[in-house]
Amino acid sequence: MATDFRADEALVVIDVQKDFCPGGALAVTDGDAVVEIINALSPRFAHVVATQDWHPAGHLSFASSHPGKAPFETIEADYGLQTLWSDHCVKGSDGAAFHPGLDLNPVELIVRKGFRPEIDSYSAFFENDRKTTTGLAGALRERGFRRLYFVGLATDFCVAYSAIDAAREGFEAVVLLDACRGIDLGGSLDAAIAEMKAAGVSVVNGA
Ligand code: VGL
Ligand code: ZN
Repeated sequence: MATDFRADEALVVIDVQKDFCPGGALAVTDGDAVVEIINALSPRFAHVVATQDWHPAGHLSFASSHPGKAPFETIEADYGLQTLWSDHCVKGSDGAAFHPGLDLNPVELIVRKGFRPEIDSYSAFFENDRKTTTGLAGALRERGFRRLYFVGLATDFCVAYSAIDAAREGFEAVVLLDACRGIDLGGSLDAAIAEMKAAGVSVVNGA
């Protein structure tokens, strides 16, 4: 990483929530391993922001909302193909809380996403219809950030979508792979890394 404490850089912590950690409703293998890594990284940044997956009960992305469907199957949503998940990160639930070990003190802004019943949102910037904005790009631009470092869960879904959208929005986007863990659904991890690189995202090992 470049010089520590650059005013135009921010660390973006994606979805480090209980439901994505071992024991959670949509556990990412080894997901909780990112907690200490991110806690060690945060002090090297002048600014830290975070996202929180935050769904209403009965959300479109839940397999339980579609009779006969199981997690990891897909449906045709109004906006295209949507993968179905086990019920997770229901707003206000214990599983939606940040991992209790994650140091939230450095976090200046928390963006919740996925709260519209009929649209999922992997990206921190645009929901899965690719049109509905979360407002984060504007907020980060207004703050003067130019380079964003992404860490968290899951590498191949919310981290990848966020980093690719950041690059499209004109930010320099860097993914610190060591500080991410993936779901890897049918090769989705390798595919996501290739897509990030193709979109101009720097994907690096070693924070
Ligand atoms: C995520 C699937 C569903 C993620 C969120 O944080 O990567 N994945 N909701
Ligand atoms: Zn979700």
